[in-house]
Amino acid sequence: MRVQVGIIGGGPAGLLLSQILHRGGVDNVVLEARSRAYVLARIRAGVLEWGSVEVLRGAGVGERMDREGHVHDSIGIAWSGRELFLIDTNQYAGRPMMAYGQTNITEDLYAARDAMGGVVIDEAEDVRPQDIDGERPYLTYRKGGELRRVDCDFIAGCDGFHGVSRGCIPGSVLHSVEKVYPFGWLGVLSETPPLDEIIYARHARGFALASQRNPMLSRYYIQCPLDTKIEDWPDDKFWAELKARFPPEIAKRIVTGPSIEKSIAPLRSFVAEPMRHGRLFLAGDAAHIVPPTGAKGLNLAISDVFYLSRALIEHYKGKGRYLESYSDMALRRVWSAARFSWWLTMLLHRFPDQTEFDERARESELDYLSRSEHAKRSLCEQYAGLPFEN
Ligand code: RFL
Ligand code: PHB
Repeated sequence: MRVQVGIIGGGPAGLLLSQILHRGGVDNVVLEARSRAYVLARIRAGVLEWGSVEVLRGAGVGERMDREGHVHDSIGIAWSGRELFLIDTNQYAGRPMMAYGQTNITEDLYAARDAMGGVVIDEAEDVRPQDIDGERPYLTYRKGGELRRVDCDFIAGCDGFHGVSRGCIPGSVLHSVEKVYPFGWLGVLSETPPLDEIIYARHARGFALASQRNPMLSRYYIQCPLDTKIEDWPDDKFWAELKARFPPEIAKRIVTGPSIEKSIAPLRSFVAEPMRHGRLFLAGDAAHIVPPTGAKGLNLAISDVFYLSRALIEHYKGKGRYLESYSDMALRRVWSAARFSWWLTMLLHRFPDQTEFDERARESELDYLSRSEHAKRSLCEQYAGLPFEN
């Protein structure tokens, strides 16, 4: 097979890139290691920045999102012993957010790819980028025991944190920066009506978060130790712990019910630089991971794809400037989201070794946030998402 762009990974980054390139006249193929059913069963992010909403609309996959997604403009911070503190992103940053699950986005992207006749090869084993330093890179993979080859002009590594692409960049070129946090998030999805707002709770027992997918689907998280086992968290215990971390007037509004999914994600910050080597370009979790506290992981995957698709489409029109600046431009946004996610994680979580000083400094920071218009504006500007560069 010969295509202009070979894409590794059929998660949100790879599928969206494929969709935008196809609409821009650039032919491509997606090689995904897992089955489609497996990819569609993953429950992950849920909050979209307005810039992401516009990229999805522009890619022709906004219809269901606009129908079923929930536009909201307030984020709440509940701090034990204080009044709930709501910040309006519309007021302070001029734009709302959209609650729409990553699972739905992936479904919409698969449907759009099918409708346009896009090629997504699932259960592609042992995918390997080859000759990324040369003029004629190619991909090899196995399907049903047979070795296959895709020749291409460029390779896009959209294969997530555990993918194969990042490791193809020589160690002498690739620089990785990492911070691992001493806890994870235990997440539960339940078919119950969510709270009206997305509320982040800081509590002596640990962090908790109330989020939503649709009017009858709620997503909740609690901070947990890294060695937590899901079997040790039956639903009743989860709900009791969740409610204990919210102020009583909010806890009593949480509607409980059987969980339909439960999973644990460790928290980490990770950035690999540069995001391009030769003819290989990295996008999404393949290049960076942020702790979910700022709801930035999926939004960064979308902004990388926005920059990369623009660069490739312009390249084929004979204008090459964005291809050269892709890595620097994407990394500026990545680092601002990495910093913001780290800051919100440090502010809202309980750390095993925290001192009284750490706690008092956090309280003072919250006081500042609740009193200062500048601080609110800064939080909202970053939470609602910085604009894309031209
Ligand atoms: P994905 O979604 O990981 O997709 C990568 C795809 O590549 C495939 N793949 C390969 N394909 C071929 N060959 C190989 N060698 C391959 N290796 C891997 C995988 O099967 C997969 O289909 O990355 P992408 O597209 O960059 O999208 C990024 C987002 O998924 C991610 O940033 C967010 O979901 C992060 N994240 C969360 N973000 C939030 O904003 N809020 C959350 O609540 C939230 N929860 C999460 C998360 C990430 C998690 N991970 C990665 C473990 C919960 C979890 C568990
Ligand atoms: C979610 O709905 O899954 C979600 C919302 C906000 C976050 C992280 C995850 O910061």
